[in-house]
Amino acid sequence: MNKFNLKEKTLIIIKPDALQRNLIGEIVGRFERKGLKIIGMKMIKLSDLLLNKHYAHHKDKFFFTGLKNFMKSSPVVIMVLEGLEAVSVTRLIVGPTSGRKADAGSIRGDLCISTQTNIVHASDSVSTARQEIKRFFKSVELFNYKKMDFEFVYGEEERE
Ligand code: 3AN
Repeated sequence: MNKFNLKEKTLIIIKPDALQRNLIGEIVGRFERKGLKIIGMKMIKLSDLLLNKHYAHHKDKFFFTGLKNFMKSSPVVIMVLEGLEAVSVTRLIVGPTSGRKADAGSIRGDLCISTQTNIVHASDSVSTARQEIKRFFKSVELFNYKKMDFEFVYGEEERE
């Protein structure tokens, strides 16, 4: 079996601030240009039920209500990205939670100044990604298809 897992998956949520600020294309473009493969994508309105599960680790925080109100304020675009070390690669591209601390060049570093309205969510580990993808996507909404740039995105040893 290939020692490189080119099919590692992660969940991305393009948040209401990105949608309102016309940044969906910019964000999708950054992930595409990196070489990540989009295997699922849709627009949804988040419910309290979904948000309570998704942000369960923040339920006692002072910002929980505000965070939920924000996440429900517009639809969001959700995506599943696939690629070699997709979870850590997307976290690097997204940058740390606060837009004020994120490096220039990252999505948050370039596009936001807030800790809450911070443009995107990206799963923080492979096991969280697995749970989050299951939470937001049915298996028929995820696609296994051949991408023509594959041979140039990865080197020969990585593709074997
Ligand atoms: P990340 O999205 O960087 O993994 P988490 O999981 O700690 O960060 O937080 C989830 C979301 O909760 C953040 N994306 C942000 O919208 C919100 N959040 C986190 N910390 C704060 C805070 N101190 N004040 C307001 N909102 C916050």
